[in-house]
Amino acid sequence: MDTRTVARQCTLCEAHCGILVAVEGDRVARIEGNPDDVLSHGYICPKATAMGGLHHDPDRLRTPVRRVGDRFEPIGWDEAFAEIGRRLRAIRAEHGASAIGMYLGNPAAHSTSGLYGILLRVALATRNFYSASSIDQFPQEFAAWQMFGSNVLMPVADIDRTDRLLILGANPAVSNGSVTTMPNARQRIKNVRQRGGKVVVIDPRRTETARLADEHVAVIPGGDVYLLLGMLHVLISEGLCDAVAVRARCTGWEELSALAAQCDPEVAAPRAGVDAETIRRLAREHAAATSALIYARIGVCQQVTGTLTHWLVNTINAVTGNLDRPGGQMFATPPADAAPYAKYLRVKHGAWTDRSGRYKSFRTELPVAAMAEEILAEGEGQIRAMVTYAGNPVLSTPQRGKLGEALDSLEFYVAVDMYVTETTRHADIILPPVSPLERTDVNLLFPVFSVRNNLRYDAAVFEPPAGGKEDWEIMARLITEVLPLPVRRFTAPVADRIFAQLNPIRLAGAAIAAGPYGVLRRGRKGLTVAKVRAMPGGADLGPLRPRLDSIIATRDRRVHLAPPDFLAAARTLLEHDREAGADGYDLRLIGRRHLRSNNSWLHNVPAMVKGRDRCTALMHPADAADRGLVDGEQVTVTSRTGSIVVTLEVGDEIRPGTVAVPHGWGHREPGVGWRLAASLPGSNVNLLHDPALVDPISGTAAVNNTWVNITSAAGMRADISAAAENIPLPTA
Ligand SMILES: Nc1nc2c(c(=O)[nH]1)N[C@H]1C(S)=C(S)[C@@H](COP(=O)(O)OP(=O)(O)OC[C@H]3O[C@@H](n4cnc5c(=O)[nH]c(N)nc54)[C@H](O)[C@@H]3O)O[C@H]1N2
Ligand SMILES: Nc1nc2c(c(=O)[nH]1)N[C@H]1C(S)=C(S)[C@@H](COP(=O)(O)OP(=O)(O)OC[C@H]3O[C@@H](n4cnc5c(=O)[nH]c(N)nc54)[C@H](O)[C@@H]3O)O[C@H]1N2
Ligand code: SF4
Ligand SMILES: [Mo]
Repeated sequence: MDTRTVARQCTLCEAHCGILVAVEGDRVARIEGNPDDVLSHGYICPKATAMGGLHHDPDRLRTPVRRVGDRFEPIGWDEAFAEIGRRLRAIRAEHGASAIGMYLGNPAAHSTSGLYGILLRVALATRNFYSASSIDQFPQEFAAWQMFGSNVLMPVADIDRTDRLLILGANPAVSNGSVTTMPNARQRIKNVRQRGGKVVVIDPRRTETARLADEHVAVIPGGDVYLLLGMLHVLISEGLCDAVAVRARCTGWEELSALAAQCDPEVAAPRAGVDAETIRRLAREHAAATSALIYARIGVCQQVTGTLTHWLVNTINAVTGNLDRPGGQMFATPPADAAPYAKYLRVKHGAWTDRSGRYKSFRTELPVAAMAEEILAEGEGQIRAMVTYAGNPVLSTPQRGKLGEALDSLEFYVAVDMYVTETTRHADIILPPVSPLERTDVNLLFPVFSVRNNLRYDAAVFEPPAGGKEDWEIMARLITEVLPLPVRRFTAPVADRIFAQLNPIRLAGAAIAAGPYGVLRRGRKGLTVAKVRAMPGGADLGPLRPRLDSIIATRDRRVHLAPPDFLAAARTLLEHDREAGADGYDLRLIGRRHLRSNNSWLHNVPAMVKGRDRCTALMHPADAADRGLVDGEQVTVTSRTGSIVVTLEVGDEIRPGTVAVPHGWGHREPGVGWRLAASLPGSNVNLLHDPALVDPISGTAAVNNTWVNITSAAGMRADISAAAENIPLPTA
């Protein structure tokens, strides 16, 4: 039997850990961490084995399928592409380019194919482009754009060298970091303390990360913006800022100081749910540390205050002299480096809006919160066809449960995905890429956010099956199908031939050659794909280096501490009290990620779902006692927009008044191809979140901090099914 071991990366999350895949015959026998990997050094999390599980999953689609009634039947690639081209071109000819909508999901970022997805977006020239970014990192991009001049300049936390790490709304011990790629975050956090540094976690839940820290501060959901303003007040009023750094590099100091003056710790404390003395101490300790950084992520992005919070995070890092220096917030120097060109890429906000005028475009996309309405609301400008690529927005975005119905109402819908999911089950044609273990790649995106500069090579473990296509090949064909080519019969084959030469490895090779380590700059010593491929764990390109002065993209080349819109929004916020629960909604709902779960799509791999039910509502014992609820019982969670039934989990790790339910569950819809997932379905928490609740600055869906109430589900089934749109309830 053929036995061999192939080194590549696990591409399930941003950490992209190096793995060694042992193969026996045509089966994955084992997946282990690659000790030579320059970033992960042998670490893997339990999800790595899912790379094998996905590859062998009998439910994974291996050929394109076409809808026939309520079933899918296999169809050939050429036939599929021809039909897609015909339908999409006809819809565009009749209704215009924006009648074709597109949604780009998270896994697209995990291979170079994602770039071809962007090219498809360009070829479609539609205003109705959506992605997971507007329920993810938009606030960080927005803050970076306003402060550093470009959304591509999102800073990275230099956690390997910091003396003080304050983590806000992130749980890297489980997620392994995001917009700061840090495989084995647990060890890296422990290392901060072993070096004599301090770690503080600010989170409504005493998370896996908080348990590794010196201190846990249980903020009220959404209280961070006040906490940070209170800290800023102390830093400024007590003269604890780094005046030299501020003078050398920043503008807006006076305006910022005037704002902070309005929010002393006593003002901040009740709104943040953190006492004034703690806020004072956090500020003083932050300023006293040799280096200190605040790292913030999703828990404070998906908030109505998302952009303001990330602005204040960057601001505190900057005014304490911790921007662009070791141990602070830095900018990576990746092998494919867009940063020097950031000043030429002018970002636009509000170039267009959705039809209601409520949601503005950012970059070139509209907030996902607008998607179902843009399909459903009839009239001029309505979306009539959709393309989805590597996304499951029916589960992953709040749409009042209307997205499935919306997708069904389309004239045509094509999905690029390897499963029939809650989303793709509504498609007319599904085009499946080969499995992740069948593709060869060099990921250029995550080195932009890595805690150490690096480049790694992804070798295919298995030859793609005959006729199998990678996502980029699918995208390339879709592009040729939708391009408005003059004489299609002659020009389409030429476009096909161009794409045949333009594979991800060549594209990566060109970007690397032109980058800071490439042959154009370094001659024969330069880094190439071939060289990286020969290195057992990839290329270590050294620690993060200060570089902001050469890449900053604001016109005056200074860091803007006080963008006017942010100041105005913060002032308005301070003028109002925080909303207390009303109409019987008395608990704040936040999200939660589990180690063996990855957004919506690992629930069909046996090793990822074994053990106890993970789609639970986590509640404090005092809240459970008040309501007469007990651990393990079924409860109904109700918000203003919907109801779901989940198992109650009682634990004192969560702040009283707060409940946490993970997203990505709810595999209950008929016809979904995930058979195992359907047997352990969980419920879709996004039915509880109101799509209208967004960060007003960036349009990001605010899925943390939704008001809910929780009651026992026993004997209440009829009420629930009336409230929960299109969710068949489990029959007890
Ligand atoms: N309530 C709540 N909602 C959230 C979040 C939250 O914290 N709370 N988190 C948000 C975040 S951060 C994100 S990133 C989004 C994710 O949301 P999405 O990006 O919409 O969805 P995923 O659940 O990641 O689903 C990915 C889909 O891609 C398919 N897929 C996997 N790999 C590939 C591939 O290589 N090629 C192709 N073509 N398809 C592939 C899978 O089968 C699956 O159907 O969810 C968001 N939703
Ligand atoms: N195992 C696993 N790993 C993943 C993923 C996964 O689904 N599973 N998803 C990947 C993706 S797409 C992403 S974007 C990253 C996300 O990576 P992280 O940002 O680390 O994601 P979470 O684990 O959701 O952590 C968010 C934290 O914010 C807290 N929080 C909620 N509301 C508030 C608040 O108001 N204030 C504060 N201070 N904290 C709050 C929550 O309790 C939670 O601990 O993870 C990636 N890695
Ligand atoms: S942390 Fe886990 S899921 Fe993420 S890349 Fe590493 S092994 Fe894969
Ligand atoms: Mo994400």
